[in-house]
Amino acid sequence: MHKSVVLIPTYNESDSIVHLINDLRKIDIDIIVIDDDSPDQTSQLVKNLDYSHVRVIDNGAKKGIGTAYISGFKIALQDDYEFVATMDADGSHSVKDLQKMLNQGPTCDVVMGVRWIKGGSVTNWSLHRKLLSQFGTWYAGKALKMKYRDLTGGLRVYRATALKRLNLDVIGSNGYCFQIEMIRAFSQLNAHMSEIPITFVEREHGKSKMSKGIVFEAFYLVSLWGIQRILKVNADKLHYVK
Ligand SMILES: Nc1nc2c(ncn2[C@@H]2O[C@H](COP(=O)(O)OP(=O)(O)OP(=O)(O)O)[C@@H](O)[C@H]2O)c(=O)[nH]1
Ligand SMILES: [Mg+2]
Repeated sequence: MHKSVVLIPTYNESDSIVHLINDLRKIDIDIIVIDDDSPDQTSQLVKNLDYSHVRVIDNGAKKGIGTAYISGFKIALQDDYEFVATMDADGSHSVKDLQKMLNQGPTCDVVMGVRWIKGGSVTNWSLHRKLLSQFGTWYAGKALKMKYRDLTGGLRVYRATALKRLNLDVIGSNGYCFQIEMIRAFSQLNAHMSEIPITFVEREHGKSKMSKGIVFEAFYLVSLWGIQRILKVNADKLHYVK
């Protein structure tokens, strides 16, 4: 068992997942794939590899990315890993960037992979996707008063001791808003967070799961949290903190 584990949520990623798992062999890390009963047999493909450092959690049905991550976090914490990373299955995140972030891990609670800073980049995304992503970070930053430069990215490294201080069961968002909510929760912990530039490359295989519903969930929840912040609702109650 390695001291770090990477959680990879999957839904219909049979064209990418095996390549990614093999690429991850370059670094010292265990892998937990959390699959939502993908019809394309993603889960079975991973099991067929039969690697001792790779596990698959079958989540049973399509429950969303947030539920998948929370199941993964709970298992990773139970198993006493020191660092818990998260990564997309579609090849958009690089193993090299993950290694850089793991190297930074011991000095902070959360390492965020950031596309929108010097040294970071996004390849093959339409202008519309770039604007949507940048707007999401800008809007969430204003609403929640958080000055981070990529709040929606999925490449992160969390220190297990910091994750253990969070009440994971109250993290309720289930689309890409989940990434924003994690940073919101860690902000309540006054966690030490750092940002590292990463290279993001649009998937070459499979389909994006981005949908209007996911964008709406993020807009609705971030607006609600922003109003609660301004009105100081629950100001005395740091409900993410155990
Ligand atoms: N378990 C699980 N994983 C999911 C679900 N939705 C998305 N994922 C995974 O989450 C990761 C990110 O999803 P993507 O579809 O690549 O979304 P994205 O990167 O924002 O969008 P694209 O750039 O268009 O690919 C991928 O590994 C997906 O397979 C889900 O409902 N359940
Ligand atoms: Mg993607």
